[in-house]
Amino acid sequence: MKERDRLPPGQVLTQRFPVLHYGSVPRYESLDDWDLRIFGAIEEEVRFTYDELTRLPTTRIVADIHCVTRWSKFDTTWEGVRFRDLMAFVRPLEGAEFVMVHAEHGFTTNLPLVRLMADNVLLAWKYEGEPLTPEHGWPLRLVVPDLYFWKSAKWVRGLEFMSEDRPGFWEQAGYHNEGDPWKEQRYAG
Ligand SMILES: Nc1nc2c(c(=O)[nH]1)N[C@H]1C(S)=C(S)[C@@H](COP(=O)(O)O)O[C@H]1N2
Ligand SMILES: [Mo]
Repeated sequence: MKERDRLPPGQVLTQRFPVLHYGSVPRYESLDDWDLRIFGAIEEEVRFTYDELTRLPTTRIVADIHCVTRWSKFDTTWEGVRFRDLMAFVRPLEGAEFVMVHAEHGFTTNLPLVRLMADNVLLAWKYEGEPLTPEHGWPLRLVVPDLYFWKSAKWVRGLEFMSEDRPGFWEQAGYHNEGDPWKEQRYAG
């Protein structure tokens, strides 16, 4: 594919890997107390320790990523567990079609469950074959390449199933609820 056909409207290609987030970078002395909680509109709450999570079958994806502040990066490689594969352990209630992703320090972002079920959506702990750095989301981040990268929460700790959609952190601040870079859904209204 030609470079310009891979670049969504209004985006600029970068070779760097910018670090972008609100607030400070969480530091962990150990992951003994770390867990991933899956809760909300599901039959039974599920909890994974870091060991349990990283022992699940892993998937590697190569994807282009697009930040709403207009940088895009091609061919980034991520490794982790597919969101869809995690769903083997979760029984959502009928009509629970939305998920709020909860990260450290109260960061949240909301996504429709169907988006998260895509083949290329990972809960990742490796980037370019190496463990994530703290800045880029160690020990666990979401990667949703098909949406603006603010949906790809770093330092994920919880997945809350919801029967009704609710705006997350940037979505409340005026970012678009869906955030499809090909439709240039940057801001609401
Ligand atoms: N927890 C958390 N995750 C976050 C953010 C944040 O502020 N907090 N910012 C998002 C935004 S706007 C972008 S562009 C990407 C940046 O990821 P990177 O720093 O690994 O490039 O993280 C996303 N995930
Ligand atoms: Mo971003």
